[in-house]
Amino acid sequence: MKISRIVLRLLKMPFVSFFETSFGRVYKKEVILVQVHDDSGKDGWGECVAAENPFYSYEDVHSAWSVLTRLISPRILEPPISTPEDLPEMVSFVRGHPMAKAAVEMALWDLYSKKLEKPLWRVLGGVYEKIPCGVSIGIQDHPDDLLEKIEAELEAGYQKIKIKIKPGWDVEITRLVRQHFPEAPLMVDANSAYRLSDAEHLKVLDQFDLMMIEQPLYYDDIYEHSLLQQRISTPVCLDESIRHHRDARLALQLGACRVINLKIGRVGGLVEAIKIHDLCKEQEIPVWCGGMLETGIGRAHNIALSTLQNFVVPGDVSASARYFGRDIIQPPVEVNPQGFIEVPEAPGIGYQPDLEWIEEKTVKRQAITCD
Ligand code: OSB
Ligand code: MG
Repeated sequence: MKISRIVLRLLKMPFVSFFETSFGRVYKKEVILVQVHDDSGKDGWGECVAAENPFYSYEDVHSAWSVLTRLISPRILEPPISTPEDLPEMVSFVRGHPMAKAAVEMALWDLYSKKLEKPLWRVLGGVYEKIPCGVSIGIQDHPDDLLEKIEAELEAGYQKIKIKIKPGWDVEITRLVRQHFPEAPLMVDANSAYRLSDAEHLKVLDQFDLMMIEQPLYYDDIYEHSLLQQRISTPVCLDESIRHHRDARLALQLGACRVINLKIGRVGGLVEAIKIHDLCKEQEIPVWCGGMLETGIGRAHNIALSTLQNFVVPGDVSASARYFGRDIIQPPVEVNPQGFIEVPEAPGIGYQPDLEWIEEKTVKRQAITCD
């Protein structure tokens, strides 16, 4: 492949309802899309999952735009690229900024598999033709709102319910949810809202038969999670702390978690995500695909990744309609009544970007070309 032109777009899209975590509430999606064009006239799409503000991680749309326009895009215009697997090495001169790098790598994977006339998931080595889905439900204004949402999602067929927790919205809310839904596959995500000194408090959650507790402690910690895991019986799942396969290796060696949430953006791309997947598979540690409130482009990449063999827990990959009145791909992502997404067979990501709608939602645009 020879990349002749890269188009970066910043879009703003309102969410159908707000999403609140322990680090705050968002009402809209600000997102950078990467479109790569090659000299044969084909294109590929990627999504940068960096948010409006650096609250989940240090990257945000502003840092990502800067790194993408000044450094990463110019770098991939020059040489021929034989496979997207070359990308991590090509952009390693930039330290960090995994979400910016991942967006470009995703776009190359889409283009590459379109050129092979194969669906991306098969190019990645995926084995599942449908993937089990769960939902992530944010902190609500009132407990009744949460119960109502959970009921609707279970009714729709979703196979895992994840609720966000924070101090003051944790033990009692989980107890209430468990009382109403005694059989539901349930887990909680704290987004780093606790400290090791809260271990006794978190231990109270052990009685609710949770599938796991996600990222309870510091966003960059592995060691203290290993101490916490020794003190509670609920499996710890790491999200924020796992930045690359070396973190995953350390976490598994220390026993800091019993399951890993994999996000393409957080680990810098599909190549690194697959490395972590393979490492976990070897050690019989299950993984599942996390979400970053993606538009259809990022969602399609998550679906492709989720077809790899060791994705054995339902992910946070759910229907477009839970987020947007109108998504930017055609068809939108849909979940069947059994709670599965049927993986598309069309080449590349398998969903068509809706260019007209994308242009309408674009608030900033920059094209980068060879000269
Ligand atoms: O911690 O998994 C998280 C959304 C934004 C940032 C971090 C997280 C999340 C979610 C939502 O849980 C998952 C989704 O529905 O996309
Ligand atoms: Mg999380």
